[in-house]
Amino acid sequence: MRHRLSSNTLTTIPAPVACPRYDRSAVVPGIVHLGLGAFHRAHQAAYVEDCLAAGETGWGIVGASLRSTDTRDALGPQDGLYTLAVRDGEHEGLRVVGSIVSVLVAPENPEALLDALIDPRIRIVTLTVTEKAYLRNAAGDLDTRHPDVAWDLSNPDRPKTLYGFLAEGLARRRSAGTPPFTVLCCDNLPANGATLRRLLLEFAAERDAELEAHITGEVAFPSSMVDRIVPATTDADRARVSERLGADDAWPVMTEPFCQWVVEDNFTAGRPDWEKFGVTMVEDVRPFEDMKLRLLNGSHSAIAYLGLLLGHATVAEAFADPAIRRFVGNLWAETIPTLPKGAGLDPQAYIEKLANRYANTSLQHRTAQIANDGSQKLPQRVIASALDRAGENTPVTHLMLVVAAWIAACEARGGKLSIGLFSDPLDGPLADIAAGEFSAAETVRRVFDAAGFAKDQNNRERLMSAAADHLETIRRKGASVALSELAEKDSAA
Ligand code: CS2
Repeated sequence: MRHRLSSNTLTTIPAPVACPRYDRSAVVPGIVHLGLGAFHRAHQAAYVEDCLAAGETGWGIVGASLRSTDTRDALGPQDGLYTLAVRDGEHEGLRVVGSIVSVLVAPENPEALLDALIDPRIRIVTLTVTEKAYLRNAAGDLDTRHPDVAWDLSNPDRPKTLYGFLAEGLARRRSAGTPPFTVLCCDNLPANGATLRRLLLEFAAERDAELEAHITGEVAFPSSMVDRIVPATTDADRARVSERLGADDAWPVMTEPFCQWVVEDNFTAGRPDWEKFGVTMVEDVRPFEDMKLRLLNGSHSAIAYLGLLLGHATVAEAFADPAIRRFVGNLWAETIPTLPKGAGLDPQAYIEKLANRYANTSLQHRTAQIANDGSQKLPQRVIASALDRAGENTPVTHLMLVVAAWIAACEARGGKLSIGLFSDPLDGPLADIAAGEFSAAETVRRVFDAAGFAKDQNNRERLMSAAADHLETIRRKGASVALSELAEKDSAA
């Protein structure tokens, strides 16, 4: 039987696999991370690994899962160690990462996470909890009617949500005279630091005015743009990586060579010398964030929904379909004029690189994975660009086809697509709308209302009408015809 990857077996790992060469027992925790998914382990934890390897030993990561026990169950017996597999065509480079020094499961033991949050050695709290964990209502504000938010407001000692943990951690630090940690959001939200700050203040205002004032005056919420494609790990990945390690790794992480992190330089309690390790520290993240959310994530969602409707299981497969490839090119062309000018962005170079990244066949990035939570993702990925375009009185045709494809893919679940293929926090209302068998226009209106898309915006009608036209075509003739008809119009234009 093969042994398990762990501190004790690290010396047995064969040379081509990079391993921590620093003394892990000397590492001190400096960061608490909320949302210990694969993305964090492929991205921030890899940057921190470089810091630790270079001797900045004060930045070990205490990782916390806010929901499931899976990551702790896998990494606990491995002393937090896991393999990062960087895949490119035939090549797969393996690196064992040691930056996660302990793993917690918040629902099992909220007190342990609170203890970590009040530890004076912790100076930064990072988050990758996904869009839906921010618990926003259709107006984009904190959903104070959400049962977990209500619970956290009445049970501050046993929180469930990120707000409950951050608020209680900051409150306890304040009473202990410990300076606050900096809160570094790493989720794909626009102005993610400012957004999290606003939502946490809404929460704090419900809790107590002094805490609200403390957070307002003392706590920094830098924004950041994170970028790395991280497909879900499969059993085949586990088996292959374990074989190469000569040791079982229950949860290796798959990724691509590309990696980018742009961070607003606003930390009140110190930070690693990230710029030495490839992080871009800036005053204003917004232009980078807009480019990434709109060009990468926007096209990713397009590829996901069109790919599912056309029967493609992975991004690389969907992107190799000439009809989708062409559509994505036109979607980018429609989006680029909405990006900030004079901010030193090079969108052309960015999309050329993106096209190569999407074509990486070794990644096996499932379209169904990206399809999750469309109601939470489309506002910043697609709707924002469409509103900018409509404001300039320019067409929103390709952008709105993405929204129509999302609605059509949701409708196809339980029919052409399997029912649980992907999910959305709005699945209840979406199912009710689908059951009503409304016209395309009425369906789009109801979906926009439920999701809060373009809420209170002048050009909302225009967006809805474009989406409804596409949905009508997809319903009557299928996504393939919708794409070819659009391509014909594009060539005639
Ligand atoms: C993807 C992102 O699943 C999704 O919604 O669009 O996770 C994407 O892979 C990352 O943002 C890339 O940096």
